[in-house]
Amino acid sequence: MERRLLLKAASALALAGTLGLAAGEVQAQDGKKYTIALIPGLTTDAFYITMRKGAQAAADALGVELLFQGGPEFNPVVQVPVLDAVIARQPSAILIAPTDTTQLVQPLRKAHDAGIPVITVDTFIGNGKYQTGAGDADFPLSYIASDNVLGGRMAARALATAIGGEGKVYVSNVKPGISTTDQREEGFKAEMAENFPKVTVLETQFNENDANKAASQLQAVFARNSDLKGVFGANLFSALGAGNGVQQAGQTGVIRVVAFDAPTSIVDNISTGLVDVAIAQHPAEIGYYGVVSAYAHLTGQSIPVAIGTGFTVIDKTNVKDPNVAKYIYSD
Ligand code: T6T
Repeated sequence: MERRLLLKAASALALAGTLGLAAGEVQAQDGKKYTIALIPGLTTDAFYITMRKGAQAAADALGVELLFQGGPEFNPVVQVPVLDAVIARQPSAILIAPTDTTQLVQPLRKAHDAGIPVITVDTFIGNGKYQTGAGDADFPLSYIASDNVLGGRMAARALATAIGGEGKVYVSNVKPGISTTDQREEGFKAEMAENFPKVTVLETQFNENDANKAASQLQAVFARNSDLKGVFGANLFSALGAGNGVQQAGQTGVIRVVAFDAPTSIVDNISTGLVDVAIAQHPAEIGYYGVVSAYAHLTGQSIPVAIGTGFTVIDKTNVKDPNVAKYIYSD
């Protein structure tokens, strides 16, 4: 270890000792120890990796411990046991991206009943309207996320423009029951129906978050529709796979691609002309405000019932702009 780093580590240990803390323990300003758990949709997705970074930045600033625990797949059957294990550790609060609007309601209620405050990030349960006193899924304190209906509308406008306002397109999507991707599809279809009457939206293809499946589906839709003009990939894996499918079919620049999410792999494809537009969410902000909101609640402040984070639209006009680089997801 470099001398500078050694000194830093030694002074951190000394400080922890003075505060009566074991090495690695952190303490908030009120002298208490808080552990805030963040349960992502899945751990290996660049979107949630970036969210974790934002959450960690807030945790470091506030002196709280962040526990990041998730499963290898975006699937309620995988996520519920992870949630149960987190509840058993009795964290001070839980931030979670629920992988299904209905299947996570009862499992999360267990946390709520155990007195653990719940905030959902990225996705919601029920109808996403919390603290209303109505329904059985309004108990989370806050929902912190992108406006996914708006994002779907933005994607529709971008794709309609790319194809000259007419022709066949379809949505490559994950599976029904996920609030975010359901809302993106809803916004996309509404925008096309209201403002682009010459665009035909073909049947949605569901890929179960598998980019290879999304690529095969692109080729199958193209085989049935040789005049296919465009595809909207409604999340990272859908977009990545749809783009790969277009490339494998030799249709780069002919079948136009609009991507939701902005990992390096997708942004790099803007320069090659494979992808027209990537709509970057701001996952680091979601993580940051998630931790700040949990901390505010734990220390007696009231918190907003919903916090909306924005988008950055990346295309060939700004893909090289250093101000845009900070919105590209971390791998
Ligand atoms: O698009 C994000 C997230 O917003 C969505 O809920 C699930 O998919 C992603 O994680 C991207 O893979």
